[in-house]
Amino acid sequence: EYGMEKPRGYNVSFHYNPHVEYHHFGSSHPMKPWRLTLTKQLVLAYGLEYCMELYEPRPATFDELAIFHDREYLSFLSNVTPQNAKPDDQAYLAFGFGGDSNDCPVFDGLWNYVSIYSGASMNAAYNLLNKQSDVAINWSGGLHHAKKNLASGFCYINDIVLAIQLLLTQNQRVLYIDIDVHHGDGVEAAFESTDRVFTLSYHKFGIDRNGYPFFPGTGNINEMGPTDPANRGKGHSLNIPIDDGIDDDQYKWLFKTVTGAVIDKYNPTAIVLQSGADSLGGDRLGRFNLNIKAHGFCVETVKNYGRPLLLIGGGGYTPRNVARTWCHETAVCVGAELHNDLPTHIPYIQAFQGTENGGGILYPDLHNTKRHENLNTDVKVRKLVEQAMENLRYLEG
Ligand code: V1P
Ligand code: CA
Ligand code: ZN
Repeated sequence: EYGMEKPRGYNVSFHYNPHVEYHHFGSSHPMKPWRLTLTKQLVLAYGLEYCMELYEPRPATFDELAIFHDREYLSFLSNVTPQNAKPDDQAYLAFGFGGDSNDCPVFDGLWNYVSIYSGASMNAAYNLLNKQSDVAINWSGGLHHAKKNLASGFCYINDIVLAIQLLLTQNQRVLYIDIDVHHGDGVEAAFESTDRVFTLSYHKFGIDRNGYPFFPGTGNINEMGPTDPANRGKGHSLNIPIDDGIDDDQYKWLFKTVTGAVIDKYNPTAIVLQSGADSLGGDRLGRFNLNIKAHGFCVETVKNYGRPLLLIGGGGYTPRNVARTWCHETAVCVGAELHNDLPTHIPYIQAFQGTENGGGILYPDLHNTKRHENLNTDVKVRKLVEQAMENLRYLEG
């Protein structure tokens, strides 16, 4: 059979374990795993499963998660239940659970949930390593705030760090790009002391009228990783702080200019793109004014560089628009164009119908939601790009 393989085309793989859908953070919590059910229904309704390979990955094991996370933290995470949790316990608070905000609640099946989404990111990374895929997708992953011994901002296990660690076994340089509306602080921190991972995050940054910083409060333009010149990680993080209400044209220009410069200068052999959908207009937690196609433009831009690409989810708190966006971006990866009228035979079609839910179409105008005035002038965006280019001069050594 050797020498008889058919010429390989462009391979996209979709890594999804449906058991992740059935977990609940609690009714008032904005993170809704069932947005993944909606996403999958749209992907199937458009027939995109015929354009890619589907995988149902097993959950990651304790030992696999311990490649990044502390074992004491994992022991706690794997044993804590809503029944045995002691919210005043030192360990409970120290590991980031509960607290005043209750960002990271303890819920039924928590360990199952985290091992499922992490297993999917690792499975996707393996597919890139053994060249089975050119693009590998895991919409259930992208939990970028988790630290090695700390749950933070709805994230318990950092599946992105684990996947990048796998990619590093065969890649000298991995580029991490993060378009979630929040700063990708956990991934940045994990690789702060190496020059083999470059982290680039676009996010809302600033203090609100009420005096609170937008979560997590880090990621200003001058934060470029360690400052010690002896540290190999120096200059290998780039943060793009953005104000409320940025529009499609500004974001697309900012993204293609800065990302293009980073790829040209750093020359990664693999790319990980966290495509958090909370940067869309009308998101429950986000502040930007992006439409679905402007968000998808980022995926398309990165894909067109032709490097092995791991595409993962992240935030996204208006589930119908999360599903629309991730379906559109799946189509971008396989090179398909989708008709705007949603197929009518899909389960949960009601979630997409009615004027307030986007009128039964795939690409509703999310500008119409206009909740956030645009505080980014074109002059400010241009200055931001200039500063980013200045920061990149570190890479020239
Ligand atoms: O702002 C905070 C708390 C307040 N403390 C001082 C910190 N938490 C945010 C967390 C946002 C996490 C985003 C995760 C991701 O980047 C990746 C999956 O998208 C927060 C917010 C908010 N509006 O920023 N928590 C909650 N809202 C929240 C609301 C209801 C119930 C539980 C948490
Ligand atoms: Ca981000
Ligand atoms: Zn987010």
